[in-house]
Amino acid sequence: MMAGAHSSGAFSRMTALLEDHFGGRGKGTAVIQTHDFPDHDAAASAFALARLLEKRGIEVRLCYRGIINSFSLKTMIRDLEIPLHRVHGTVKDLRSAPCIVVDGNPTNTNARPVTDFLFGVVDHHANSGVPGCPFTDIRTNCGSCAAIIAGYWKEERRVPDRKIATALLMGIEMDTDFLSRRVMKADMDALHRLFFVGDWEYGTRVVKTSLSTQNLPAFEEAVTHARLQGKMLFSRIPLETSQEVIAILADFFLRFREIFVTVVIEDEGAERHISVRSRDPALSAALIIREALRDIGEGGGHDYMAGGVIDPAVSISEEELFRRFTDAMEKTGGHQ
Ligand SMILES: [Mn+2]
Repeated sequence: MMAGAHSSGAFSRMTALLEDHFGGRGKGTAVIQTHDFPDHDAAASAFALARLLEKRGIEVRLCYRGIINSFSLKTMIRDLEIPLHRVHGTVKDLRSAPCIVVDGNPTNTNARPVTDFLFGVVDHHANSGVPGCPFTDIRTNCGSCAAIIAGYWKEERRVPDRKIATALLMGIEMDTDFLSRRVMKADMDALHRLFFVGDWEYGTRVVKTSLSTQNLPAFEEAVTHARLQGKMLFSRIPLETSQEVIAILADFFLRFREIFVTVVIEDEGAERHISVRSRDPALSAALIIREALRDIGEGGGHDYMAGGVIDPAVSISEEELFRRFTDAMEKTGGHQ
């Protein structure tokens, strides 16, 4: 049997559907799209999927929507030469091209397709629906989307080169917080295959040193404004910082042993980001943020980690935000 040729794996299914659509092998261009405001896992997944599709003769364009203001992610993209292109609205010259969304799902509001043809979704987020498109591979039993894409390489019996392997390792590092949360068998299998192919130490250094001393005021404000309510810590930072800083703060506050849910809000600037974390299985960060931001913004993610933004047109007091999150915790945590 030829490698992969008759396999019924997900990647073979994807390429067969793509070749059907193009009317033959190597005859078209696909667009791969990360979730909006991509992170390391999304960038790694898009990159590694693109390189694998190219081996099947399919041309690929990598796109994202939103802003990358993470110094760490910018470094990864530069060093590993990941050709990610920012898009406003749709991809003008490839509007009818099949679009594959990775590490996100249009039903979870974090990835509206950038072409007119949503072809596929490869994702590991729970709490989202199955979109009506030709190909879906949604595995909530993977801690990272990178692990799913690493599985495609295995299915093809190929070993990624050093840069691709390093990117995939960084995706796993990011989403599992260095193997400390939601590590699943797929992540460990991928890690085992990629560890000595990629550069784990480079990845760790770049993913971990994501802050600058310029971020110190945000830390000061976050501590000063911390409010406690039961097992929740809520903090609204009244200055413009970054999505990454509030994510790190939300992770950090979860280290207090009395705290099970953290909410950190960047309440200044054009993009007012929110990060929510939960280490209580009965309280879903994704459900809490979705409920709390109803009609004033949007958010989504995983049960243990979620993010969102407040609509720029909305003006809302700290008191009202605090009340929304305490209410959302009560309302969504009903099955305790
Ligand atoms: Mn992910």
